[in-house]
Amino acid sequence: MSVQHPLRILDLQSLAPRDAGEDLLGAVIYGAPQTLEAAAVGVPLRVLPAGGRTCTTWLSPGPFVEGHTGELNWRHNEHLLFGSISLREAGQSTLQQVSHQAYAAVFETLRLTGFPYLARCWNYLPRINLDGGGLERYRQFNIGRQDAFIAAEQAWLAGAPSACALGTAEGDLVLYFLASRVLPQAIENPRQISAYRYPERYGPRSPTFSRASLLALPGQEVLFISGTASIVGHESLHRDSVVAQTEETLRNIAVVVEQANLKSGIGGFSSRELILKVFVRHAEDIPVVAQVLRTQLGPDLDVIYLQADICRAELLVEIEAFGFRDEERK
Ligand code: 3EB
Repeated sequence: MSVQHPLRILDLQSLAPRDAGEDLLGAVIYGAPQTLEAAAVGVPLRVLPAGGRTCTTWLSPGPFVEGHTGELNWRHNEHLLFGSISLREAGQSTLQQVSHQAYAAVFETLRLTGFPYLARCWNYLPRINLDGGGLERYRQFNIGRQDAFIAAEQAWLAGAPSACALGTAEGDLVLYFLASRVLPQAIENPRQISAYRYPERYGPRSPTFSRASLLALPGQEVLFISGTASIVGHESLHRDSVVAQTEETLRNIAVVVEQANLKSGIGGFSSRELILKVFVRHAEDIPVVAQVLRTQLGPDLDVIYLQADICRAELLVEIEAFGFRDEERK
């Protein structure tokens, strides 16, 4: 199978060897343990409502070059690089150190392969909300991540990649990412303070991500919307209502889409045409969250639900989204 588009995302129920065909840039298996025999990274989050696995594939035309930088596996074609690394905290190593180490491997990979720009990062942290020696583990992660960005002279304020950070019950720190040869445009949300400017009450170091990134590929633009939650300004809103949190999250996404259309050369991104991953803290909230999504975005939504911990204890839902626009549809 050959694709015309520089980049597509497709969720499959399983990843048969024949699917690892000529267009497979990278694969992520949600609902699986991290260590897999296949050339895919596993993310141990429960797929809702039924369990099992969903395999998110990033498809892009070959030929590919592949290799590894220590424990980081990567594959790239002319325009895009997909990489992944799973690291375990062991012995004396803290989550902060492991996070730094993972990002150092990312930046070393970018240097070696000639991909200067991180476009999108996916972070999965074991026990994200637990205390890690006087500091919440998510906050430890933020220190290690920011230190690694600064050490590698990567944009850690304006121009940071889009990202998400979610909590698994146990296992490794799992990080996967897409990198590009051209500079992605970073997009912020005027309803929210930039995360890299969050005040100190959210931790000694701010998170390093932009609200979205817009990547121009030949004949196509791809919009990567970061994990988005019920945050306005820098405050979490509606702490007791998953319905209100979902509605607030969709308002944030709508504004990010609007901002993307202002920067896009093609335009026409629409909230109703996004591909979504929805992370809920409590599996039993799925029906009400799904009802809000149907009401606001229509019944034909492309959405996968996963159970995950979210980086602020009061947040009940977080949504990440991807948009694709072709030049000929202009
Ligand atoms: C927020 O808006 C919610 O640390 O990489 C969303 C996306 C969140 C990415 C990250 C965190 C991250 O602050 C949490």
